[in-house]
Amino acid sequence: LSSIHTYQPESIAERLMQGDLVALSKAITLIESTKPEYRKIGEAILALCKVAKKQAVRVGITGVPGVGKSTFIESFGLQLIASGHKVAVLAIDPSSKKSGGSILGDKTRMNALSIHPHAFIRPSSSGLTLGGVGVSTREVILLCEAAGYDRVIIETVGVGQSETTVKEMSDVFLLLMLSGAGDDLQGIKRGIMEMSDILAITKADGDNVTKAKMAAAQYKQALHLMPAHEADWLVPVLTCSAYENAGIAEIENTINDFISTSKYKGWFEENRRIQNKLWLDAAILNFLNRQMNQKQLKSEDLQKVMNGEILPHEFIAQHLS
Ligand SMILES: Nc1nc2c(ncn2[C@@H]2O[C@H](COP(=O)(O)OP(=O)(O)O)[C@@H](O)[C@H]2O)c(=O)[nH]1
Ligand SMILES: [Mg+2]
Repeated sequence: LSSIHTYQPESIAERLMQGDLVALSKAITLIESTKPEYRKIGEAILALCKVAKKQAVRVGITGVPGVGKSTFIESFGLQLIASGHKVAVLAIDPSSKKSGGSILGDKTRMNALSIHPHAFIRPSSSGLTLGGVGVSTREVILLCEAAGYDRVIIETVGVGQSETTVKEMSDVFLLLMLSGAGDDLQGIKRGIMEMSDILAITKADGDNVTKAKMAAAQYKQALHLMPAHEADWLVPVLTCSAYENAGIAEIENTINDFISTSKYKGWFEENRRIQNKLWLDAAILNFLNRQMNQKQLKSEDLQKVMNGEILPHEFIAQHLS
């Protein structure tokens, strides 16, 4: 980031809403900044972008590492573009603190998509210092929408709490799974299946096609035991191959069907309302975290909390009142 005086929220917002990629990237960097003075400019830009009144379909995608998420998103993203959409891909990766960002490796799997003029790919690097995952991701989604991206894909590695975080920002949640990994649900927690709107078995190509079909049938069975979906939607289990570009258009159609059903049943709006409340909860938590981070987290009192000498509520009373 250059000197703070070079950032004019009005001019950045205006260019962003015209689809200017430089302005969009700049706005994202500002809103993800850990420096309050920069983040404030980012927030001012976001507020100005409300007039764009654009909304995307937000597609959350999860699955264990190696299931083929990045390769799938390359193929799926190009499919969406072929249907006339503009696609933004955001990646939430709690491990990127250690690995230095696996999205860099992922970008090589998204060759055609990453250079396509109708696509925008961005890892989420924010929030790591606060120990949170994707602290500014919702804000980034809105910025992408204002810039004219009408399909926002939010990818998460299937690790830790990140899929819950992504589910809470998505209109539709897609779980990618492997075939032939036994009936232990591949370490995929039952809860993740429960919160998915669509399941897809990946790598259904070559020798794997039959296995993938069998796995799909098994998962369909397993889904019968899950609680009913909020939108009275029967969660479908599809198969696809990103290599052969097979089943990708079906997934796009199924997502569109789900969105129509979800809107018709009133779940789409209700879900967004619930998500906005969760957004406020997260924003309050982040706000308080930042206050703490700046002022007290290095204080001796923190050590005392860690040593069990001061209780958390005593710490708060001393530092946040
Ligand atoms: N046979 C086959 N392999 C695939 C397919 N998609 C991805 N792979 C391979 O699976 C591995 C993991 O893919 P990647 O997209 O990086 O998975 P991610 O970790 O979930 O993002 C890579 O070696 C890919 O080449 C597919 O459609 N068919
Ligand atoms: Mg990946």
